[in-house]
Amino acid sequence: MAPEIDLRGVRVLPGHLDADAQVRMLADLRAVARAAPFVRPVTRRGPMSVRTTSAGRLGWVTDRRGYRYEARHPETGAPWPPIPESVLAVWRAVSGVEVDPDSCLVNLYREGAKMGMHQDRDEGDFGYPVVSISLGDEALFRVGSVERGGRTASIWLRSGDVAVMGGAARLVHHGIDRVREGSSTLLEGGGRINVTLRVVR
Ligand code: MD6
Ligand code: FE
Repeated sequence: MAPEIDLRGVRVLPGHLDADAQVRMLADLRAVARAAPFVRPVTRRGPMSVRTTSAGRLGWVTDRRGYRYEARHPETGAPWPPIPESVLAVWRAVSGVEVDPDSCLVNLYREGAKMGMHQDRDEGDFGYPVVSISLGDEALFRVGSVERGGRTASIWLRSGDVAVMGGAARLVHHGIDRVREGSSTLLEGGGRINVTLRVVR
C-alpha cells in the first residue's frame, strides 16, 4: 500500500484494496444492484449523470422534492439489501469509529458522467466520517473548503483507493471533474463505481 495522502484534510489511502479484493467487492456490488437496480436520479437541477443505488438500512435518494434518506428503493419499493461484508471491512479498517455505517451509496459512472462540487450534509451527525471506495476507471477528485469557492486541490483516484472525509474536512466541498475512460478493465463495459459509507441515524 502506498503512503497516505492528505488532500486538504481528506485522507486518501492509495491502493487500499488489492486487485483480488477489488474483484470480490465488485461481485458483491453486482449482487446489490440485482436486488436494488441502479436508477438515474433527478434533482431539482435536473437529471444527474451518475446512476445510483444503495445498500444498508437507509439509501440516499433524490427527486424533485430534494435529497433525503429512505428505507426503500424508489422504484421497486423493496428494502435495500444489506451492506456487503467486503465493504463493511473497509469502513471498520479506516473509519476510526466503533459504529457501523447504516448507508452505503453506490454511484455508477459510465461515459461522460461526473459529479459537481457538493457537500455531504444530509446526515444527522457530522462527527462520523464519510468513507469512499473507488473501483474501475480513474477519476479526478477535487476538494475545496467548507465555504463555497476558494482554493481547491485535485487528485486522480484509482481503482482500490479509499478516501476518508472526517474531522475538520467532514463538510468540505468536493466533486468529480471527469473520469478517464478505459483506464481500468475492472468493470465490464468500462466506467467507474464509487461507494460511500455513512452513519446517517
Ligand atoms: C466520487 N465522491 O468519488 C464522489 N463524498 O465519485 C463523493 O462524493 C464523496 O469521495 C464524501 C466523501 C468522499 C467522497
Ligand atoms: Fe460526496
